[in-house]
Amino acid sequence: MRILVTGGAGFIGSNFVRFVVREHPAYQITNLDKLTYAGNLENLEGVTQRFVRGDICDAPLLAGLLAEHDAVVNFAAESHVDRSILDSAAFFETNVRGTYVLLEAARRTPVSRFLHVSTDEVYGSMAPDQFATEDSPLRPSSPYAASKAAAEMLAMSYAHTYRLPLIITRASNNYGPYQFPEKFIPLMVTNALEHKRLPVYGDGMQQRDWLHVEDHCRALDMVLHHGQPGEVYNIGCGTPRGNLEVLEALLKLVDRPSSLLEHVTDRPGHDRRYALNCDKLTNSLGWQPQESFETGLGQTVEWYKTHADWVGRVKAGAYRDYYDRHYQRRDETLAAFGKT
Ligand code: NAD
Ligand code: TDX
Repeated sequence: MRILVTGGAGFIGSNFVRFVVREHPAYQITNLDKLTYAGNLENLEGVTQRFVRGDICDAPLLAGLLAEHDAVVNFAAESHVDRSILDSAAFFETNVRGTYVLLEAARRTPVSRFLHVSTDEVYGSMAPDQFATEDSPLRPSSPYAASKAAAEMLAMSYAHTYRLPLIITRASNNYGPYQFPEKFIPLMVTNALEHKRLPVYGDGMQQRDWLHVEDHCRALDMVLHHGQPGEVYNIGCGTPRGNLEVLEALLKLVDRPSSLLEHVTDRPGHDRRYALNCDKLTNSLGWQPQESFETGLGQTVEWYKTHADWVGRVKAGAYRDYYDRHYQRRDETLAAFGKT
């Protein structure tokens, strides 16, 4: 199979490229990535693939690339909710228009699979004890989630209208190696290792259904090969955990005091709970998560400990400005956007 992976220099994309190179050594992979602040070729050190620096909004580039591939796996996106609250322009450009350009290119070429990687955030916040199935209504809350839901709508319209062999996956919160330290787990792990404060939004009782990135990649690989075109598959563990509960486990692993926790002004429009029902994936394709959260978190902490150089480079420069604006001057920044 010749697979065009978009966004393969980001967190999940790079783990997926590694996974495919390991599991399907005969496959050819082209990794198309714009290398935004979140894309990093260091994430792919030692992995053989063809890399093309480019934008999924570039129609001529995509027309050429699509003609050379059997399958597309679309990871490319702006992926951080907090950034989408401060400025959502790039989210709609890449997540919506970029997906549209990709779909247009794909419908004109004989690709046999188009796997569009989406998120559980499209369902919005779940009530206590409620778990979203693939048929649950889409109620995105943040600009990021709205852009992902819009992309899904477009994608499904192409499956329906042009019979594009397209599948959508909706995964829950991922964690694991190479995750950019703006996201909850790597931000907290790296801060704790540096004895810095851990900024808890609001009361910290929000829940997320943590999925190890390797389990996500295995699910994507199964769906790519055996999923039904036109279908949607949830991917998650079905065991939502509170943010404070996760932080307690993390503080134990890194041997740091709970006095590092600092409750800060909540994220505007913060979704309280994400929770997925993944029976469809389990029953139809036999997927189940293999990594327990306890061991997965321990391994992730070890990875960040042993990759201090990677962390140092990623946390330099523009990251410092982001951190300063978003955390050191949090109230001022949110107020400037009329969000408090
Ligand atoms: P990420 O931010 O780490 O990586 C995104 C990658 O896309 C980067 O390498 C970036 O350079 C690239 N990119 C951005 N705009 C591009 C463009 N216009 N053209 C080409 N490349 C571009 O994101 P991630 O966490 O790895 O997420 C990957 C995908 O999975 C996204 O679609 C995201 O919505 C989805 N997802 C993420 C999670 C999660 O917990 N991280 C959960 C569910 C779904
Ligand atoms: O500093 C923080 N403090 C904090 O309390 C950060 C960065 C987050 N949080 C909270 C907010 C959420 O309740 O932690 C939880 C997780 O936050 P994020 O890592 O920003 O993830 P989330 O908003 O849940 O979205 C993630 O999951 C779905 C990914 O970023 C998306 O790309 C994915 O689609």
